Amino acid sequence: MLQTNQDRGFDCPGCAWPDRNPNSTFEFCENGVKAVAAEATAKRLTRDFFAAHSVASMAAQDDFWLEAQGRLTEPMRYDSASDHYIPINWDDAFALIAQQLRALDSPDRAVFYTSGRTSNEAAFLYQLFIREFGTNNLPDCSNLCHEASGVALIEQIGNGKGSVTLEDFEQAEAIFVFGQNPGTNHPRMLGELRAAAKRGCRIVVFNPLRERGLERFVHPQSPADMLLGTHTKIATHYFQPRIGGDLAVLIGIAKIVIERAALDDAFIAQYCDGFDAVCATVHSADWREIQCDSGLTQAEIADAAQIYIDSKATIFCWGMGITQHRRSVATIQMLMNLLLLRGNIGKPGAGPCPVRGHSNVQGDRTMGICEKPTPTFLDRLGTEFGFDPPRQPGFDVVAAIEAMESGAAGVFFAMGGNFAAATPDTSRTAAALRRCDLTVQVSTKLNRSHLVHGREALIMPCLGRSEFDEQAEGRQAVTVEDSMSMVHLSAGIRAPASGQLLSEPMIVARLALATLPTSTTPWRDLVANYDRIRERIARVIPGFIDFNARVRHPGGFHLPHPGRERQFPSVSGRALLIAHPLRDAVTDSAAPFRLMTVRSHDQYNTTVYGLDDRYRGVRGLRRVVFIHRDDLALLGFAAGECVDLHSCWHDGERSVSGFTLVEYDIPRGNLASYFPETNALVPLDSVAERAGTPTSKSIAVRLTRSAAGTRPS
Ligand SMILES: Nc1nc2c(c(=O)[nH]1)N[C@H]1C(S)=C(S)[C@@H](COP(=O)(O)OP(=O)(O)OC[C@H]3O[C@@H](n4cnc5c(=O)[nH]c(N)nc54)[C@H](O)[C@@H]3O)O[C@H]1N2
Ligand SMILES: Nc1nc2c(c(=O)[nH]1)N[C@H]1C(S)=C(S)[C@@H](COP(=O)(O)OP(=O)(O)OC[C@H]3O[C@@H](n4cnc5c(=O)[nH]c(N)nc54)[C@H](O)[C@@H]3O)O[C@H]1N2
Ligand SMILES: [Mo]
Repeated sequence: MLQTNQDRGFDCPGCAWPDRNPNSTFEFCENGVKAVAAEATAKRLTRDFFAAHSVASMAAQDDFWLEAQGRLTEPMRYDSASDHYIPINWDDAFALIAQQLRALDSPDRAVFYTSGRTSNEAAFLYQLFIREFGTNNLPDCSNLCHEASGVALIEQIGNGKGSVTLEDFEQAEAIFVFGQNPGTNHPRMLGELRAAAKRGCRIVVFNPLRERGLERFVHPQSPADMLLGTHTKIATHYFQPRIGGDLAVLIGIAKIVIERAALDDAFIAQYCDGFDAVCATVHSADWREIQCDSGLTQAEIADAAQIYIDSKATIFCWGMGITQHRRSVATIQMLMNLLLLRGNIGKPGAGPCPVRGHSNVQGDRTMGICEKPTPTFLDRLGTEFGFDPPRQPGFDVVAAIEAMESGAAGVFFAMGGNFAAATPDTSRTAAALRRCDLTVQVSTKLNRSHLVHGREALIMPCLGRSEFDEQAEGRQAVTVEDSMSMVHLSAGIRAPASGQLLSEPMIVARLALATLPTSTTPWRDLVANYDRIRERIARVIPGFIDFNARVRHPGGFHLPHPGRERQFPSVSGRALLIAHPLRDAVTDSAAPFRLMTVRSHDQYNTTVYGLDDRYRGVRGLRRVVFIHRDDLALLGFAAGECVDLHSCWHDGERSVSGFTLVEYDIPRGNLASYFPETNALVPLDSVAERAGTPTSKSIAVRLTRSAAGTRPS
């Protein structure tokens, strides 16, 4: 662990929160330790294991069991005659994929997914290979995650990333946290919030659930905290809006800011367009509707507004509680409007801070993993590598599932992740994957996506981030970009889990050599020494000039964010305030309850480490649903009883069964449960407008008593 997030160590494969000081004692958190330990497990999955377990028998196990089997050690091919995975050598595996890809009548019939652990070097080569092959079908985990943040911010400020750095956290007078659970998902962020709270910064939380980690925090690196059991109060103000109520909250705050003339008039005049339209829309919003939609009283919203007005520098942070709704783009644009109204960008201690999930999800996007690349990016890529990249936008995650379902796509290739479990509408997605001619998973651990496969299927085991990466010219390091646009090196420190593992860049290179015999890209040469990949990145991607030298400075380097200089390269060249009405013409599905699907403390996305959710007081089970006591009473249920959940959608109901009711401090009419057990409830076409993100935090459901009965307590 001493080597994680250190100058000569590897980047923590947990979350994308930045590292404080690369020269200080090492930074770790409980959940980072779990992520590293999961990769470093001594357990190995060999050919004997696959010989002993048919795919059908593995499919009957839960995700916890699959994960617990250990690291994958050699390439495997699905054998339909025996329903077992059997060994295949690497050459034959690449030849099989190449033959299938080349047999397609159009490159657009292949889909290439990326999860967010993939390094910059691997991601850059991967997208290059895919575009040389001839498609932009590059769905990624961002499509399920922060897509809406990018869509919203690019339109408004010309850049889809957050503008703040850790130094801004030291200078903010107020930090607002919307729809995020950092105690579990970004534990190192709590260190920043704790320091801010200690110096008197206001920390204002909006979350339907009372998340313990946001209320108080015992710092694992503070001897006083640890020895005396003391804690720091984190949130100075905790508001519990209804699920999906944030747009109303923000409109309410904006209304008060405008009415009290607490605007940065000079900033608005010099930098912004769209002020009048936003004023008019905000003005027309009615307080009764704002209170009804937000679930907060006018007085509560006024309290929050006053804190915002009193603060000379404010940061807004947000996570999945904001992005996974139908109106997430509108909500994020309202967040940004509110920041712009008081000039809270491009000054110390202020700005937007979308808190990314996977450790390199932001870097993968920077490297061109995107189904809708800009023409400028494609021009530069084509010039550097001497080819004509495809211009037609590709499939995002939901469109990719629809394409596999209809037969429009027949080859599915995944660079990491667990597509079958992370995506919505589990049974529809499974049927879509099963229709494919070939599914390929580049993975470190066994997961659901190996068991929900196409007619032919391959498992390609790869190096994890903590392992040595030996190539022709010596040991290699990769680079990653964190949530605050810091780019730094990451080098493994341990022997690989098996001698047969390939690095992700090598897998891409060999795939390209097998598939594209006429490619003029020097694939072998590029992977012999990753400095050569970085030289190419420096020539194609803005901000990476002198990449190899700068990334070797301690702590790496910061990618420029024009918003920090108050430059807004939007279409108009100015920052855009964009009006969104409180309510729109769409009628959302009527159902008694709105369900959000969240992470427990003991999981990393689809990887389940354990069955406890310590901060929420749940032990030993994951099929739970959190509910308000009055809703329990109204339904005539008791805590501990089992229910089935049915989501209500225009094409019919989807159901999951056997969920134990847990009484919780959550608004009435709202429910919470864990992902991925509840993904079956999310309809494929229930997505965020303009972003396409599945509405995993806003599922219309009803409950019925389960045949499973009561769980003994
Ligand atoms: N240990 C660990 N770390 C992780 C991950 C992990 O699974 N485990 N996953 C990584 C990834 S990929 C990501 S994207 C991040 C996710 O990190 P988070 O964004 O924290 O993700 P969730 O657990 O989905 O929690 C969402 C929070 O939003 C709240 N919420 C839900 N709906 C609403 C709403 O309508 N309004 C408001 N205001 N709040 C709402 C929920 O109560 C919950 O507290 O974490 C990353 N880090
Ligand atoms: N209902 C609901 N659904 C959701 C969400 C939600 O909140 N609710 N959240 C969404 C979000 S924010 C995200 S980001 C997605 C996550 O979706 P994914 O990124 O697709 O899923 P993960 O569970 O993170 O992927 C885990 C697998 O990655 C592989 N792996 C781990 N490390 C490496 C590596 O270094 N290289 C390679 N090649 N493979 C590796 C392992 O085999 C492991 O089993 O899920 C989304 N789905
Ligand atoms: Mo994510």
